[in-house]
Amino acid sequence: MKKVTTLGQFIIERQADFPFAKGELSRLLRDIGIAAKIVNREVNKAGLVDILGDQGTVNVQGEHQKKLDVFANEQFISALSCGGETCAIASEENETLVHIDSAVSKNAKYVVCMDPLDGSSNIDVNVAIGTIFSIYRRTSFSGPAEERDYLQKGTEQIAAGYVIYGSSTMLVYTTGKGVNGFTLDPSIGEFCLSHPDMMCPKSGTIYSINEGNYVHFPDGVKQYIKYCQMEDKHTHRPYTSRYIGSLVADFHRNLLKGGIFIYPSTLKSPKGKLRLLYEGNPIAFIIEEAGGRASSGFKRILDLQPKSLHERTPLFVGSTDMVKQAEEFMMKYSPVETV
Ligand code: AHM
Ligand code: MG
Repeated sequence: MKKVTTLGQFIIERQADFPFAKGELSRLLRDIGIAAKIVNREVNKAGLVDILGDQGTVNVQGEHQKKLDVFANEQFISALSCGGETCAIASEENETLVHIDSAVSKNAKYVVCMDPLDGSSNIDVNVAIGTIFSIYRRTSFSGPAEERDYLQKGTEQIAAGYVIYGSSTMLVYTTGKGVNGFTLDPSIGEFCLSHPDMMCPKSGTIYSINEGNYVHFPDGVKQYIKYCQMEDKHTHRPYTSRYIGSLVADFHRNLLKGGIFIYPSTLKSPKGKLRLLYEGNPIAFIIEEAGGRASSGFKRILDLQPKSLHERTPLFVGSTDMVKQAEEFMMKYSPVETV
């Protein structure tokens, strides 16, 4: 029988890579894994909402029903609060930083940025959605976390990952020593190592972008899309277009198969739609660790200096050669940066 490595075992084994580690990061990652399993359980019964009761109603067990994104947010905050390794959480669901005030947590070493349930338009229609997280070591020494603790460049991330709730549920993460993926085995309730040392192909044939926004795209993106659609046997064009509308799902597919995901600036949203702290940065950290590339179209995502908690960034991410090519189109046809 093949040896199965659970997420818990893997985290403990990898702790040895950090000789001075006291286990805090390991416990934090474990807490994220536990919250992910609870969220997964709810996501899997999302279609039962008519039977169990809609948001705001009381279900047959007498429990109040919540929107899934609100539920996911509460689960992750609760798991991280109980764990005691996080002093604050920056979440897409909360306008301001959530301080964890318990005696232990307020002096904890780590700050977590997260999008607890990404792909909101796909929540009610049985299409893959995800959770994205990013972990920083605080730069202030103790007491309540400060702005400078979460407004760090992506290069300072200690760990980042995502959970994809799809045809199976997977947790993928990096601590800066490669990327590893774990698939949830529902029969034993454990994430098991299924995708060790994930690498993104250097090039691919998939492009992912919401082409409905075409008229609002910068010329560089319009020209790149035309390039993707042109016939050329040598470069295997035309490429295939694949767009789910859940960043985690689109990114995960392209990471495995090779491809590019673009959410550019548009006329309506000059900084794009996606958020730097809990979407752009963690995804960029993962793709770089997997040998790929992430940029704003002009600059490396991980080098951007965040200025506010919910700030946005254009995102070009995926196979290195494809992202570089798209950047060349931006330089040539849209040389004025928006970020
Ligand atoms: P959300 O955080 O509200 O779910 O928005 C982010 C999502 C991403 O998962 C996805 O890539 C993008 O929005 C899709 O946007 P659009 O519907 O404009 O294509
Ligand atoms: Mg999101």
